Amino acid sequence: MNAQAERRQRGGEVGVRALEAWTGLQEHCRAVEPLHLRQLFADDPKRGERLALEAAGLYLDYSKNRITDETLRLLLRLAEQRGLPARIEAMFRGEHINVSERRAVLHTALRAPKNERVVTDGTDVVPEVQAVLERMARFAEQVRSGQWLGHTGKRIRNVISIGIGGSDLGPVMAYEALRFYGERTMTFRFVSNVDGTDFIEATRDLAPDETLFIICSKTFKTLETLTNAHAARDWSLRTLRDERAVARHFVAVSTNAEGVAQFGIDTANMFEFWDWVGGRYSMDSAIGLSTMIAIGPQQFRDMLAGFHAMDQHFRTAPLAQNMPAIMGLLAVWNSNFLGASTVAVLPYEQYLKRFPAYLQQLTMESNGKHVTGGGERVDYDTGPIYWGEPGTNGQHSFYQLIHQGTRLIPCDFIGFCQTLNPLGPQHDLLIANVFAQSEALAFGKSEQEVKAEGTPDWLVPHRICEGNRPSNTILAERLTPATLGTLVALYEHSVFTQGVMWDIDSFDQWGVELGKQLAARTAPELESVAEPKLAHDSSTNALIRRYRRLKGTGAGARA
Ligand code: G6Q
Repeated sequence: MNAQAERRQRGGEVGVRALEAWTGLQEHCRAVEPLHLRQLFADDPKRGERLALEAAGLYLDYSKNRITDETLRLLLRLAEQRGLPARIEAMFRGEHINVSERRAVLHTALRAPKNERVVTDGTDVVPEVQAVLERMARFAEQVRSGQWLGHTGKRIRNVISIGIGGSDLGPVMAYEALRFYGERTMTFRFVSNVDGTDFIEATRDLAPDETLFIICSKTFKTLETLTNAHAARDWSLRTLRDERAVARHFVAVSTNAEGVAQFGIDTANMFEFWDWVGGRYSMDSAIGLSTMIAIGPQQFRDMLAGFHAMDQHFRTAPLAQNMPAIMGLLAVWNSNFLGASTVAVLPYEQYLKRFPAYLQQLTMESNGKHVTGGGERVDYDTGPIYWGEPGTNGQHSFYQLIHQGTRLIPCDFIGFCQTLNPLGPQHDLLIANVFAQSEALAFGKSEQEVKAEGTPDWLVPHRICEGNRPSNTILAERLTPATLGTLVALYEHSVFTQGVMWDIDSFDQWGVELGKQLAARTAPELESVAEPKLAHDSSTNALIRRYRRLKGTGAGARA
C-alpha cells in the first residue's frame, strides 16, 4: 500500500486538502452558496470598484464572482500555505520546477531585458536569448525588405509556418491577433494537421519560388510536422528542381540541430531555443519567427515588453494585488469549491478569434494532471475545461446554457476600449454587449421583473434568469503587440498559480507523449500491403480492418 492509500485508510486527507485554508474554504463555501450577487452588490455599493485590479495596462474586474472578503482572505491564505511566493521565485530563478522532466521553466527569460541575468544550471541564458532574437530580427528584415530572395531570384511573398501544438497554436493566434500590425503585402499561412487537406489548401494558390517554409518543432521528431515538412519539400522541389533551393526556401526552429541537419536544412538556417521553454510557452521564442516576419522586429520586441511587464507584476506584487494570482485563485475557488468544471473565454475582439484555442492548450495541457509533483494521485479536481468563441457570435448560440442551463460556467470577458477598425456605432455596440452579458449573468431576471413585464403566468418560469453566474471582465485600452503579450502572460501565470494550488507539475505533458507513440505503432498497420497481424483490442482491430477494406488494401477489398 502506498503512503497516500495508507493515509486515506487512517481517515486523513492528503496534501492540499489537509491544509487548514482548504478545509476553511470548504466550510466557508457553505456560507457563500446561498448568497446572491444581487445581495452582495446591494450590501456594498463600492464592490465593483473595490474588487478590481490594474496591472501592466490591464484592468481586471473580478467583483462579479461569488466571493466575499472572507473568501479572498482564505484564498490568499491558501496561496501562502501552498508557498506561492516561493514557487514564483523558484520559477523566475530557473530552478527545476518541471519535476517530471527535471527541467527549469524559463519562458520568462525569453522576454527579460538585455541587462537582466537569469541563471540556470550555471549559465546566464539572457545573452543566448538576445543573440537568437537578433538573428531572427536580421532574417525577418531581410525577408520583409525583399533582400532574402528565393532560389530563382524572386522575393519571398508567402510564409508558411509548419508545426503543431505548442509549435503552432501560439504563432497562429499571434498572427491573427496582430494582423492589424502585420505586413499586408505578404501572405502568412499555418499548417499543423497531418490531414493532407491542411497542406494542400494552404499551398494551392501559391508559387513555390516565392514561398518560405518555417519548420517549427522543438524535438524535430513530431510525426505530423515532419510529414508536412517532407510534403513541403516535395512541393517546392517539384517546381524548383534543385536541392540547393532548400537553403533559400526552408528554415527551421528547433532545439535539435542534428534532426534539422538530417532533414536537409542547413543549421545556418536554424533558429534555436532551449529545453527550458515548454512548447505551449514558446510563442515568444524563435517559434514566433512568423510573427516577427509579419509584424517586424520592433513590434515583436514591443510584444515581449508587454509579457515582461506582466512578469514583473507577478513577481513583485503582493498576492492581494497580484492579478494573475487572484485570477488563478478565483479559478480554483470556482472549480474546487463551487463545482464549475469549465471556463468560457469570451474575447469581444475579432482579432482574438484564435485566443480561446490557444488558451485551451495553455490551460488544459498544463493543468490536466492526475498526480501531484510527488507522484501521488490527487483526490480533488485539477484543471477545468477551457473553451470559447469571440463575442458577440457566441451570444446567439451557447450563451443560452450559460444563462439558464443547470451548470455553472464562469466566464472571462475580454474587451478593448478603443477599436482598431472604427466603423459607425459598431464598437460601442460590441462593448455594450460585454457589459450587458456580465450584468445579466450576475443579476439575472427575477420572477417579479418577468411578471412586471406582463408575461403570462405559464411563461414566467421559462423567462426567469436566476443570475448569480460568475464572471471576470478584462479591459484594456487597445489591442497592441504589447497588450497581447501582457494578456498571454496574465493567463500563463494564472495557470501557474492554479498548478501550485493543486500541487501538480504544470509543465510536463505525458498524455501528449502517449498519443505520439500510439499513432507511430498503428500507421504501418494501415499502410502495409500484406495483411498485418493485429494485436490491439477487438474494437481497434475491427476499425483497422474496416478502414483497410474500404480504402482498398484490406482482405476482401476487391471481393
Ligand atoms: C506543448 C506540447 C506539445 C508540443 C507539440 C509539438 O507544450 O509539448 O503541444 O508543442 O507536440 O512538439 P514539437 O515542437 O517537438 O514538434
